[in-house]
Amino acid sequence: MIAIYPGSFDPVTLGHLDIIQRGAKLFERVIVAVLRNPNKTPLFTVQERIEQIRKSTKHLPNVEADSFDGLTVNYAQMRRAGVLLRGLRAISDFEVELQMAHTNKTLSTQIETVFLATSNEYSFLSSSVVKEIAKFGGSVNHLVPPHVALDIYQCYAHKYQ
Ligand code: COD
Repeated sequence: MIAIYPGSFDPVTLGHLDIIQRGAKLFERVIVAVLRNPNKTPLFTVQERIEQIRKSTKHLPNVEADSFDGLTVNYAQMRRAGVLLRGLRAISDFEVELQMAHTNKTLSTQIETVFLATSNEYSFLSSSVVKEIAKFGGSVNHLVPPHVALDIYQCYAHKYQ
């Protein structure tokens, strides 16, 4: 069974990577799919985010990174995936994720959403938290892979020069 792990991944964090690694053990293939969203102003371009994911998952042969636009279920059907993989951190995630899963079920009855509970050490972690810390000069070395931390520091160094 092929699983799609859709998201913004702006940037990918150790929390995302924990879900990807665990998903890669459960599914034949995991496609990490970055949404191309014209309504958001991300820190990293879609291509930069794909590269960050590729570098971070190069040790996982059944994981690939791609981008998509439009509805996630349409992309999943196009890639012949049967599962949408999502991570759950807190009750607040659960409410949003359940609504999304129900919406997706109305759009395609063929595709199931599978949730993996966050690992304890990453339960507080989000891309927004990482950006907030880096923006104010804090270290994010314990929250993202080293190459992503470098990208973030460079990005904010340029922004605030
Ligand atoms: N531990 C565990 N899981 C985590 C962690 C962590 N520390 N951090 C994030 N996650 C999980 C999130 O809960 C989520 O499941 C996933 O990782 C990705 O997170 P983000 O924040 O990068 O991405 P989202 O949640 O903003 O992505 C939203 C989508 C792009 C999937 C959604 O907007 C979408 O499907 N859009 C396409 C339009 C569509 O199909 N709409 C219909 C459905 S409502």
